[in-house]
Amino acid sequence: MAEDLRAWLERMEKEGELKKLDGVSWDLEIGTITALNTRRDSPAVLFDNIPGHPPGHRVLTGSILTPRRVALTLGLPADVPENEMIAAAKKKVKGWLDNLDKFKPREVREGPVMQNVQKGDKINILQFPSPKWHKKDGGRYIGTGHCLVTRDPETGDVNLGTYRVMVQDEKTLGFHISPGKHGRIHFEKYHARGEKAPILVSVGHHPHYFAAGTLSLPHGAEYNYLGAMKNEPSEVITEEVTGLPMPADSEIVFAGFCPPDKTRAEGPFGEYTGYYASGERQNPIIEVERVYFRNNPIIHGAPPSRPPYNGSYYLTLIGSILIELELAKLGVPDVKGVWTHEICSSYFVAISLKQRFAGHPKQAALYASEISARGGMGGRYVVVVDEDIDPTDIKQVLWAMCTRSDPEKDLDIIRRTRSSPLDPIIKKPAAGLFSSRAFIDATKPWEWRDQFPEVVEIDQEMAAIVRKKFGKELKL
Ligand SMILES: Cc1cc2nc3c(=O)[nH]c(=O)nc-3n(C[C@H](O)[C@H](O)[C@H](O)COP(=O)(O)O)c2cc1C
Ligand SMILES: [Mn+2]
Repeated sequence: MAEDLRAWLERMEKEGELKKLDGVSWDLEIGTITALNTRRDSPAVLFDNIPGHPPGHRVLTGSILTPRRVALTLGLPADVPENEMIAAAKKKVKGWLDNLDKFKPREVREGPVMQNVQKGDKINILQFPSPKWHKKDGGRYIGTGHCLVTRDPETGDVNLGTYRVMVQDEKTLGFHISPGKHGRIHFEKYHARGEKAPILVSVGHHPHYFAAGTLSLPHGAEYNYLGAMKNEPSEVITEEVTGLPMPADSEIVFAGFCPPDKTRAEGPFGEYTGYYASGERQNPIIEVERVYFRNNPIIHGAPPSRPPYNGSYYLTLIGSILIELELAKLGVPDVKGVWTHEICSSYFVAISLKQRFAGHPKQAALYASEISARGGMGGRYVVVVDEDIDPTDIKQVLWAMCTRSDPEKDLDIIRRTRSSPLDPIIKKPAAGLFSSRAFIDATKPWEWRDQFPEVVEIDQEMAAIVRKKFGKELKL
């Protein structure tokens, strides 16, 4: 049996990576602690005995916040140096994507999620300690580190996507999905036929589910990707009212339908850009018909906010690898690394490459900009640097930008490209969600790259000598 959330928590506790807190209120207290607890060495926190809720109904935050817990979750040693973690993760992700076909989810009849099944009058979403995370949020958000399971009514493909979920009332959830995302395409197809769309919402599970739900993966690939990550197919139970595959080891799952003709006010919500940019709007709802949960269920909370936030490092790591793998597939040669800085999510992309031909940096920038915009507003600034620059080091990237690019020649702007309702720079309401992109070619100019001024490097032999002599005193 693959590791579930409970086994993951035990492992983290043994590693000294988990703190338990009692008596913290769902009303801004959990959210504020979560927002303050975002250092690179912050523990994950499991909140219990939340006032107004039964003891044992818990909320976890900070699960994959830090490089240490990301490494442990990926099955690497906690202390692995960052460059080794990136290299190891690249190999793993490539292996997972190459083997998706081998990990079709496996149907089972039983699982921990079936310990409690509620229907009809018994359904009360308010029994769970959904936090109000940020001060100006329009309500309590039960879905932040969760995923929605939907099906494409034409192809049958099943998608897992993390799209925020607000509690509307005892039996109703509200949600927001930006245009073009898989879950939205699915419910819009049902609605176009005049039908209600079946939806599952899993709000507690192993952090892998959150990872699969937030990454831009090929359409319908998430369940297989999850299986590949665990090296064993995901176990799913065919949910009774929706017929959708439900994760057997989930902590809490809501099953219901999204009607074509009803919306409710949803938002504002503290979003991953660090703003309440999409405000309050009419958004679709889910009328819940079944609730499934484990005894003493745990909500996996991962509220976005002004970065860094839970998952922002993990998503940068894997998101950057996905871009690099795709560039290779598209035939862009000699890319040494891609990094979409944690603070700017996918709207700042740095690419390091060894120039092979005239126009090579621009080719990489064009492709990477659009690949990273799959989540809506990505690839706003793409900076291409030479192979001697480490793209994960923002200081090196800035240095290259300021010394190897000339704005007049090396800055390109592409106008009226895709964006999203969450884009703070678009004034709403807007007739079209457009923004623009800027590419900065910070590689040495192709025509005279061999005559470009030499970089002042430390002589490594001399460095070894002075370290030996004076290294201790100066920590050289
Ligand atoms: C913490 C967090 C919250 C997110 N919330 C939303 C959201 O509310 N709506 C949305 O459309 N995308 C949201 N996203 C982005 C999607 O999860 C992401 O684009 C994912 O690739 C969508 O899955 P899909 O490619 O299967 O459509 C969020 C991402 C993170 C990390
Ligand atoms: Mn998808």
